[in-house]
Amino acid sequence: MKRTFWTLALVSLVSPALAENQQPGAHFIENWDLDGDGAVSLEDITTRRGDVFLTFDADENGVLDAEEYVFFDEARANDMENNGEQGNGNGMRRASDGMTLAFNDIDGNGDVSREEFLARAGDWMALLDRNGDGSVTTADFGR
Ligand SMILES: [Ca+2]
Ligand SMILES: [Ca+2]
Ligand SMILES: [Ca+2]
Repeated sequence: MKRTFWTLALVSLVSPALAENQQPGAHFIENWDLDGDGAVSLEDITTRRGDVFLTFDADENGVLDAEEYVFFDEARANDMENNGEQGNGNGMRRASDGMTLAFNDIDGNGDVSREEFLARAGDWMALLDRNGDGSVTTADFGR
């Protein structure tokens, strides 16, 4: 189950058919909406962040250090490059910002523990949920 999330995400991007006719935020929701109801809940986000953390914690020590973050940052950059140009650039940027070392390193010691990463789920949610209805849908992306 490890290292599947971004890998899957990246594989899905390679298919050009998938990138067409997408609503703003559709790519994000596709990746984060675990129960498929079209809305990403805080629960979905917390669970998914746990998966993402495991994906990039290469040495499985429960901490994402700066070195591991290099790969994480690269994966997100690739993702943005492939999906950021469909009118959802801002939403995708906010999504990516919530994944950075700076955003998640709560105690400022230079790396991100699993606890820190999960503790930030609510703040990230607040960042993404622009209309404040408690879940992230395509309505929170775009203009
Ligand atoms: Ca690690
Ligand atoms: Ca830290
Ligand atoms: Ca919302």
